[in-house]
Amino acid sequence: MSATLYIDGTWRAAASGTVREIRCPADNSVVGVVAEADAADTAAAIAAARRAFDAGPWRQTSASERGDLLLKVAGAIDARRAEFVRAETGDTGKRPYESDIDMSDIANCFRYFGKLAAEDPGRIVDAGSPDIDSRIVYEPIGVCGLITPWNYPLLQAAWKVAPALAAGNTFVLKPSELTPHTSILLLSVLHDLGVPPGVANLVLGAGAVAGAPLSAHRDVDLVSFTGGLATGRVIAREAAATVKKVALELGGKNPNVIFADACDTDDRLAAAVDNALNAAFLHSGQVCSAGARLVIEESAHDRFVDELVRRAEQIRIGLPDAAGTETGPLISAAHRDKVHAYVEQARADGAIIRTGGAFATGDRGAGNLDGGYFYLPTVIDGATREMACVHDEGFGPTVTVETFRTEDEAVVIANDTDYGLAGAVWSSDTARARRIAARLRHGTVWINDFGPYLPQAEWGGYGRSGIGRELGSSGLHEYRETKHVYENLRPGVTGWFADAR
Ligand code: TXE
Repeated sequence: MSATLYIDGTWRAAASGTVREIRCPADNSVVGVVAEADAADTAAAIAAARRAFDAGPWRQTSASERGDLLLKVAGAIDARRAEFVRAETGDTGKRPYESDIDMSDIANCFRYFGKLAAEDPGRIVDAGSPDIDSRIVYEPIGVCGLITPWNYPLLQAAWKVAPALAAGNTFVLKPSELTPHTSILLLSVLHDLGVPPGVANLVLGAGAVAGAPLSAHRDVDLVSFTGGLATGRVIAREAAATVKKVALELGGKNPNVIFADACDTDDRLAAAVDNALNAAFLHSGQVCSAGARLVIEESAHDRFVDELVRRAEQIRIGLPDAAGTETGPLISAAHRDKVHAYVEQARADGAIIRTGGAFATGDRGAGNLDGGYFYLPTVIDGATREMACVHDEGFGPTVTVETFRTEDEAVVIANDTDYGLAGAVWSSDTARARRIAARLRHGTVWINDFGPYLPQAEWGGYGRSGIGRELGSSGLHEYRETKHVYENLRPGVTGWFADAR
């Protein structure tokens, strides 16, 4: 099937006829063949979105109608859950169990924005006179270019598509060229629900070719991007020419700060290590908020890291459908090589690779890994702030270990990053945990936990982790313009200029 671009309400092949094979990174098997768009296809999608915004029936819909639509999208994803799970697992190699959790989160995201759509319609402003009616109203921004990555393909798309539609925009979605299938399914859901032509458009293909016009084109009013820092810079630069609104989520280098009093009993040690393990190795570390930087009080270092290494070595890496698999592959051979180069650099800089540091191959109890791109959970001990490994986003199953002696030192280390997406502090001393949390310069801070997020809570980063927020009421506001309507109920002569008649 190559008619997989969705433009102006119809499924199309690429104008050039080009296609791309999509392969599962767990075994390199072909899971689909999709259209490969170029700039001409993206221009057609932008034109359709523009027309639908400027002249289509979509602008006449009420916020509550759009909210109802989003609730139906959530229902449809639930109803077609098995299909969505199969598609996400095929593209990413993650376990169906994990894809299923993602689908629950995605349906909840649509539900959240569905309910939010008609709330907060604006406000009355006191203009200081009974003769003036002054109101703040919210309006859609227009055409939104939505560019998403491969680690949580549909989740990242949902965080953008749901608020964009809730606010009344039209959009062109460009998912990662590696993981298009769940975006195709989402557009088929919107099509089946009768979304008017041009409101929702999908282009598939390479970022620099099919994605680039979304930042540069004058008919796109907002570009929202989740991906790497380098690409984020390109997008912001391209968008500057037309001064369009830009929202960026560019990953992180997230500290997990552990005080000795968080692991001074067997139970506390087990909880803190277990959470540190999840923080670093969930989805093989391909998580923007991964706890890839362990910052531990020196006195607890040895027993904590010994236990972390022991647990890391037990993680069962495997094929998505094999019984017992706990984590899967990296997204591609190129990405696996990049992760390995990152680890080799750490080694060359003098860090100690306590475990891992190599490709995972052969049969480790959950299928043969030789056809895919697997990497061993890797603990990089003895890291210091001078090393690249504590600053660069590895985006693989790696965790660096640094130590501190005082609270101040813990805070300085945890904030010593250009990013600022997320961080955690573990302590059984509540006052201390809150003190540290208040000083962390990160968009999300967990206390005695790592990883949870809520659709009703804002998500995004300080520093180079990006611009703007997704989720929460701010996540909807990203997709709105704010208009002040000032109405004079008793217009009359102002008398400012003399009337010489
Ligand atoms: O991402 P890219 P890549 C980080 C992670 C990873 C690094 C590079 O550190 O190692 O980024 O990954 C589209 N105009 N994250 O190269 O290039 C591209 O097609 C418009 C963090 O895979 O950022 C895809 O749809 N679009 C992260 C999307 O951008 C362009 C998740 C993301 O790809 C484009 C993934 C261009 N010029 C990687 N170039 C997170 N924040 O969660 C590429 N794209």
